[in-house]
Amino acid sequence: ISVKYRKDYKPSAFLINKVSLNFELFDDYAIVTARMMLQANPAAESSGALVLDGEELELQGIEVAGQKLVQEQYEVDSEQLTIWLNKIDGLDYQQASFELVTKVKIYPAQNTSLEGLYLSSEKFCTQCEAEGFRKITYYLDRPDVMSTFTVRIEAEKKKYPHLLSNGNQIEHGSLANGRHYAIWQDPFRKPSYLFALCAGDYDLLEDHFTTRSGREIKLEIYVDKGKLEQCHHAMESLKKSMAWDEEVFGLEYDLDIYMIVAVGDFNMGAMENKGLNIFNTKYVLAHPETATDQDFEDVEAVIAHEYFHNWTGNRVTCRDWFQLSLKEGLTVFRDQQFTADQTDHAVKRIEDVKVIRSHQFAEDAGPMAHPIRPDSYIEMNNFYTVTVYNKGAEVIRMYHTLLGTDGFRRGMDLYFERFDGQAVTCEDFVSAMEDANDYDLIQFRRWYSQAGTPEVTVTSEYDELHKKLTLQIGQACPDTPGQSNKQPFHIPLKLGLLDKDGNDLPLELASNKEQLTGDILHLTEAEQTFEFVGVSHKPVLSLLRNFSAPVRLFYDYNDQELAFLYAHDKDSFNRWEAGQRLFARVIWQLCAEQEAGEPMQFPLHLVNAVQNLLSDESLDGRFKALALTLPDIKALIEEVERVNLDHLIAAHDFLKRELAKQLEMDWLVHYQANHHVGAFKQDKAAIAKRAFAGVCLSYLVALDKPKAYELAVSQLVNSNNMTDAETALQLLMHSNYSQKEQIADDFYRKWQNEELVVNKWLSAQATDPTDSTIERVKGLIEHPAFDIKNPNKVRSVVGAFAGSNLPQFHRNDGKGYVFLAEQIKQLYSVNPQTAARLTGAFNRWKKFDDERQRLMCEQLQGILQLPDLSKDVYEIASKALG
Ligand code: DPP
Ligand code: ZN
Repeated sequence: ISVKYRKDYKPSAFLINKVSLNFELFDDYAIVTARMMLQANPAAESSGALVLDGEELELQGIEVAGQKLVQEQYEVDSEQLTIWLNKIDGLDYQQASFELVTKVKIYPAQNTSLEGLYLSSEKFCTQCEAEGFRKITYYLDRPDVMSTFTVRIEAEKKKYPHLLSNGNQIEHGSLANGRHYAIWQDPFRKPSYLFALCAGDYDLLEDHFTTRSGREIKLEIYVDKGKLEQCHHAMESLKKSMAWDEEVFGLEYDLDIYMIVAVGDFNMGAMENKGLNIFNTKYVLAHPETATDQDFEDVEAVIAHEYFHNWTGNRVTCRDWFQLSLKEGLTVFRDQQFTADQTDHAVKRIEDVKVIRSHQFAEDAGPMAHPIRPDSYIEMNNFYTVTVYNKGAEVIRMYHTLLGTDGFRRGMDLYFERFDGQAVTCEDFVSAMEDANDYDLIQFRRWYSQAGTPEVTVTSEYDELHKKLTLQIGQACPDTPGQSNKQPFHIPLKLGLLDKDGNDLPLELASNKEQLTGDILHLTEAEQTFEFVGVSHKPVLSLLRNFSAPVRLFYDYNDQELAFLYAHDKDSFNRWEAGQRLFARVIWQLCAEQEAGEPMQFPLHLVNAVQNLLSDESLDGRFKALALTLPDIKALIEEVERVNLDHLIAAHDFLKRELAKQLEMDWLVHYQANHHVGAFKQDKAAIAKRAFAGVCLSYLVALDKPKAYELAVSQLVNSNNMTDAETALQLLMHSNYSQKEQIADDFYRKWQNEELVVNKWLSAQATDPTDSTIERVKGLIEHPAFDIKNPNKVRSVVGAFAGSNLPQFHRNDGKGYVFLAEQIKQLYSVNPQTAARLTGAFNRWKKFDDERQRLMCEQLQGILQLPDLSKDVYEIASKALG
């Protein structure tokens, strides 16, 4: 097992100027012939050895400069093909380019790792990022080796009428024996990870888009037969994304055709291959009967994300995989902005921050903590993380906050001007932002090198006589594996001072005025004091508005201040945040009561706060739904050093039930006012109403009363859309409702032919917090609807159980842990990447009590003993045990 280090980067000894690939596809194997023009890299040390990456390939022949190589001229092992160029007669590889031809045999039908070339529903497809191309042919499989690709594909015509690859189709025709071929040419130089090939019999949705410079682009979406009806939303999303990127960033599409292929078996969400995106069906197919409002939003966001990669990722790509956040953090930020523009900025911001709090904070405080630009890895696939993606996007957002919309755009323009067509580093991005704005980002760069979530502590003092407010602000960042004694970050802290009516008071510093830009306070030192003058009366502090930095903020709010902010803050994000803090305080108080052996007491002051919010007519329904939802248990766990999980869950349940009881009539009235029966609509207002009604129903069901169950059953049975149906299904499945078996059976019978809906059915059961779930999930593994080779299924059952069912995964008897370990054991050789994801569910073991710690470690140790353990799983399990 070897570790790769960022500091060891060296340019490739050779470059590939162009490559032609020939794929002869058969049902049970494929022959791949690669013809490449190579040259020694003038920017690298020369070497007589040409070392190509290749895994699981059967080498059938090699030629260099027209000569067939013999055994002593090359060497093959399980990961590389080494060609001794200095042993080839008459080859002056340092002076001139030369041709290399290799021929390999591969077995796509047996490829269950879903990396490289494989079959999904009898159709060929590929996944090459990060290092899958080496499972297709011998190559310099690294992102800084960019080449133009010509791809010829041949296959049986009847079974595989569509033959697709990147770029433009330049030729196609028939062959003997019922076979045919197509040739594709991609004029843009690209690294191998952006290569794609698809071959099969699809249904095709066609459309077109006219760019602002008047070019006509063909748009095509390829899906499994019978799914055409479910593609229209994806197509609309694509057109919106294209228009948005022109409008906001001045970026136009560059090829004449843009294709999307949806496949059912896929490790990730989707892949931005040049001109030929390959998508998980989950992020293409959407119809109101089978997909929820959230699914619609997710499809639109992922379509946008992959489209935006055409510039941030493909035109300008990464020099090496340590730079992944260069394209992912940036592209996530872009898709977040896009979605906010299509929906609602506050709602989108809250959703994104929830991901940071529940997942990224946990990663940043755990054994896998890494900076957004990691320093080392064992398996790159393990670094497609919430840190690289979502914290990476937060870092990009901070440039936007510091430089403003125009400044950020200037930086982006310069970035493309300098680096179009190149493979570059995060440092290149920072310097473009810096130079375009003449802005010093020296200290800001620490966000790339230091892992861990900074903790910002604020204390305040108001001087009535001099109308002065003093803020004492400290920042510190906890140690993370391999990193201690961190340096202060440049943290933009957006803030407001509220007067007693909830209006913002003007902000003015007594001195060091450059530390405040508009409403942004610049934190740059471990300890700083800020003196605000002209503060007419004692304000309520609204800190870290819009979550202006990915930090944990500590300020000693009292209940009155939080209730006030929950009712009045003009920053919607902080309005939501105040509610979350209010709820969290109560939950921790309830935990303390249990700790002390006292009965839990519901604090009545919450009733007013919640009631006010419930009946605030000015608020959007989606915002209300978020503001009325209790904090996620996972996010709460991250607030403490160690957690008594049983108490925390009991407190959470207690609070939910008490709020349900105290406001029973309100929940019912609002449910009835917002739950819509009748013709289905999907405009903003209708979506908002469904979200709000869903939360009201969740409180009603928490009452554990027949009347409430009737409402949920009726919503499920009578719904004409999946949003209402799934909400009701989940609530019933997670309750003590006596007929839930029946409900589950009926739902399955109705939807058994819609794979994505069946996945909802699977996860609704796997996340049932009640005791019988452990047996039920074991049954689901045996159910015909389950398939361990399909990552969506694995995520729906095992991933949902281990990741989202805290009470059952963390059962006292350890059965939840045993179940997860058992699944990892089944999966690690089938699909190492997905198995490693599952293993991450053990990462936070140190948070729990001694007995749970012991039980989790026992399973991790067992995993490490598995024969031929994949390096993906090894890395996660060994780092977890530290
Ligand atoms: N396909 C993945 C994404 O778009 C990896 N690039 O994030
Ligand atoms: Zn991406």
